[in-house]
Parts: sequence; C-alpha cells; structure tokens
Amino acid sequence: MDKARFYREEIGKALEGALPAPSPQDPQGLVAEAMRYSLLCGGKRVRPVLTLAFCELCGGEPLGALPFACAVEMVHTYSLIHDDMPCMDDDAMRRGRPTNHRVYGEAMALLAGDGLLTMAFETALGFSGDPQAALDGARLLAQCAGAKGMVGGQCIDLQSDGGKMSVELLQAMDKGKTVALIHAACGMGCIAAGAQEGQLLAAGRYAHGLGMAFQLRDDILDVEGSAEKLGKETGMDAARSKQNYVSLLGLEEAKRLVERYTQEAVRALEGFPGDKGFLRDFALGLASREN
Ligand code: GRG
Repeated sequence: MDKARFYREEIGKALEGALPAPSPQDPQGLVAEAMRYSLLCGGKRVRPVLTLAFCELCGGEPLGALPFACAVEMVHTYSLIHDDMPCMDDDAMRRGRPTNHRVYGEAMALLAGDGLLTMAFETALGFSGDPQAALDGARLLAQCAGAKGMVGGQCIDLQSDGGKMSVELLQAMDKGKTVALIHAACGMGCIAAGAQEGQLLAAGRYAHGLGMAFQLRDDILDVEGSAEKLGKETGMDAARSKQNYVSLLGLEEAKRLVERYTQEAVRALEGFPGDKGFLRDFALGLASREN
C-alpha cells in the first residue's frame, strides 16, 4: 500500500475513534451526528497527512502524531462548515454532498463547527508523548487557526466581498485562510517528533510554498475544474465577483505561480536530513490536482 493511502486509512480510523456514532437515546446525539457528517465524509486529508509525514521526516513514529493530525483536520472541517453557511459563502455542496447547514439547519451547523473546534484542542492535548510537546502543538494550532491566522484570513475575505483587491491583500488573505493551517499541520508533525527550531522553520517554508500553490490551484480549478471531481460547485468566485489570482493575474500567470511556489516547498525540504521523497512528491502531486 502506498504511504499516503496508509496514512489516510489510519487518520480515518483515528477520527472515527475520536467521534464515535451517538446512540439513538443520546439527548446530545444530534450535534455529534452533524459533526460526523462533515468530518467522516471524505476530503483529501491533506493537512493530517502532512502532520504524519513531517513527524516521520524528523525521525518520529508517524502514528504517534495522530492526535495532532486529527486535531488539525477537525479545525479544517469546522472552518468549512462555517464558511459554507448563509452568513458567509452560502454554499450548497461540499465534499460531494449537501453542506452541513442544508442537512441539519443553520443553528446545528454552527454547533457542529463549534464542537469540532473545541474537540480539536481536547484531541491535541491527548498527545501521549512529551507533555511539553502536547502544549506546544496545541499552542501552534491555536495561533494558526485564530485571528492572526485562518480566522484573520476569513475576515479579510468577508470585508473584501465583491470589491477590488490588490495582489498584496489577496496574499495576506490566503496566508491566513490557507497557509496558516497547513503551517500548523507541518509544524505539529515536527513538534511531535521533538524536532529542532531550524527544522520547524524549514517546515514553515515548505508550508508557505505548498499552501500558496494549493490556493492558486484552488482558484484555477474554480475556473477550469469539474464540479463532479471537486465535489462542490465551480465558478463561485466569479459569480460572487470575488477577486482571486486568476481574476487578478490571469490563468497563465496563476499556473506559473503554482510551479514557483511548489519549487519553494521542494527546496525547503533540503533543511531535513532524512528521505524527502514522499513530501516532494506530495507537493508535486498537489500542484496538478483535479480535486
Ligand atoms: C470560517 C474561520 C473560518 C474560516 C474559513 C477554510 C476557509 C476559511 C474557507 C473555505 C474556502 C477556501 C477556499 C479556503 C481556502 C482553503 C481551502 C482551499 C480549503 C479547502 O481545502 P481542501 O481542498 O478541502 O483540502 P477537503 O474537502 O479536501 O478537505
């Protein structure tokens, strides 16, 4: 079995274990059901795979980093649920099925996101290695997910809805919305392995390159991707008059930048002594992803 598939299967099992199906008698069961609906329904698992891979690259036992990997996927899933709600993007489809609020209603979707966000920190703090690493991992996740990271990026997005945007502001938005959580994913893998500061910095450079390329590819797929493969509607940025790299720079330049940022990620791996093949191929694969 290839490594990415092995990692994804282990992540799937660990997520299922962290959030088991509620019993029909459970009075709080509905929120657990709504959380499971979005968390266990697929998704590429890019962020948790990165956590396990960086742990391994830094000489740790990758499956020991599963609490961190699950935590970052829980934060990511909460952000998707909230982002899809009518008060934000009002999307109908996600991960190939109706969005959480279309199934459970707005109030329950809000709670499902809240439940996943808080469960993420409970899960990260359950890391069973060095207790200091558990704290450091949880702190990094909080910093990257919060108002100076992903929430801040979403704030720029909401404020600029429909308006003209500079490339600098777009970059600041994507550093928050997309790069920050990918940074947490890579950094938490290093922390789980007890890596040195220099490796954390190199992981941050990898995350920046991969995250920017990932967002550019997302913008490209919104224009020329297939809704069926993506599991969500396409053309949404244009329909909402939202600026992105393609609208500001054109398709060709956006594709050139995907290459440039991917190479930045690959170069950052030089800071690690171990076998870098998996993380190099992972970055190259995401640069040409179709979903
Ligand atoms: C609501 C606080 C808050 C933040 C929302 C994640 C997000 C921020 C918005 C979703 C829209 C978007 C384009 C975000 C950029 C990051 C991104 C490309 C998310 C989609 O991630 P994938 O492709 O999704 O990894 P899957 O479903 O495969 O996990």
